[in-house]
Amino acid sequence: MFKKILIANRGEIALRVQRACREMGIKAVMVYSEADRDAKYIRLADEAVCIGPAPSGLSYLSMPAIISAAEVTDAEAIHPGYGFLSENADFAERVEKSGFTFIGPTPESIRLMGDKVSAKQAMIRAGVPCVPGSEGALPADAAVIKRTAKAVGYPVIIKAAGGGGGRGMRVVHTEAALLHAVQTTKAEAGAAFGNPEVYMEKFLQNPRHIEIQVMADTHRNAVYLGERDCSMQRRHQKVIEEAPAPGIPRRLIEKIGDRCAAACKKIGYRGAGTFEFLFENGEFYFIEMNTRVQVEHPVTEWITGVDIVRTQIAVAAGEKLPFTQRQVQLRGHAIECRINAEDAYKFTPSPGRITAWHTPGGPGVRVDSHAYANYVVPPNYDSMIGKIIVHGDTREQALARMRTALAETVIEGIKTNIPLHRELMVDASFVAGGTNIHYLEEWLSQRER
Ligand code: MV4
Repeated sequence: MFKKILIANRGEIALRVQRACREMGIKAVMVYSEADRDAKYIRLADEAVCIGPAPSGLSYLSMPAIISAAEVTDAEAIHPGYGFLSENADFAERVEKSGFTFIGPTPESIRLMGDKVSAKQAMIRAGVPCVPGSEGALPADAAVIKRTAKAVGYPVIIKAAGGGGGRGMRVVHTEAALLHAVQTTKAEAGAAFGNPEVYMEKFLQNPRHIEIQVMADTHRNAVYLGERDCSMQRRHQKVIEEAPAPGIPRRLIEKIGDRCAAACKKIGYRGAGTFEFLFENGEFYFIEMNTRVQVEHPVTEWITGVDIVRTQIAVAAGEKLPFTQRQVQLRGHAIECRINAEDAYKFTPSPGRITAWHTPGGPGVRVDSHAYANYVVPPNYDSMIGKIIVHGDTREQALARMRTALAETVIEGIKTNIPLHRELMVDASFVAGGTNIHYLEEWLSQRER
């Protein structure tokens, strides 16, 4: 096992990985920008290295700064967390070329999934069902583009190969609008991602966002750890996640989960990963794969009993997965509310000093956060300051525990989205379960105030 790991991230996930290291007897080297200098998890670290000024481009996204920090501290491996450099294939490659272990998949796997066209082609070959659409990137030939759209059936969606997570997409309803939409998306994609390639899919009107968590080792073992329902989103930012997905028959999950695990084996995937699907009319359609640990990993940890971060570290060190597919048994229901430093109604960021901080507790309640009373939320990064996760034997019990947890929570000095969560936990449609990807934005547009 590693003796020392560098954690190339900040905030709650940096603390989450630090805790896994502590538990495993591994020394954790934290890196920080000038904006995070005074954070408690930095003060409490075994070692900490300042990697630059507040803007992430000069610190958490600086490959030379992070690799130098690993060199001077003699770390053996680098955990990238989520966001920042976590899905940057060039970073993974430079980490390995510099003699460190990248705690994640190979640069080749990251590159394969980073290009949404090659990701989809790999999944089709591996037997994972995808949204019907163009076979690979769209050609320049206008007649072929029109014929493809006709065959797929309107509405279609044009997506950038270099996009993902909602960036670089355009819905097209008629042939009259098609070629202009393709040209515009191509131009935007070229400017934004350095890759003008686009592809076409049937546009699914009211799907749910269901994702499958996978975990693979370097000994040809791969398992899936059930699913998460992440349909409660606003502007492609998840707000609430839960597991299992309400109302989806287990046999459907088992079928798609087995396909995902088989695909991992086929492509030689290692570490943690997430297959994103749209789920509509009882069918799963693959859209993208994320090659990192995700914000919402705790809901899966709670229903499976698997420590995902610990397992990431173990398989990166060459260990075999400590469980088989048959040993992965789901228990109960888990819900996560992301706590953001933002206005609960206008969604404007609300950085600044937290003057009062009281977190909930009791049976079935977990809080993952690096914040505390007197912590100053810097204005430079994502507004998420933590997550409240609850577990119950049933979804009803989990909902009741989340309502109690949110009622106990006191955060003063900054605005947060806690009032939003309190409302959603008693909303009839959310409580019923199975809301689609548009539900939250529609609910917000009709909300009073
Ligand atoms: C789609 C889609 C409908 N049909 N693809 C948005 C984020 C990116 N991961 C893929 N996205 C979508 N792809 C087809 N063929 C609708 C969306 C989408 C969405 C997906 C998941 C969660 C929230 C969403 C909100 C708007 C659109």
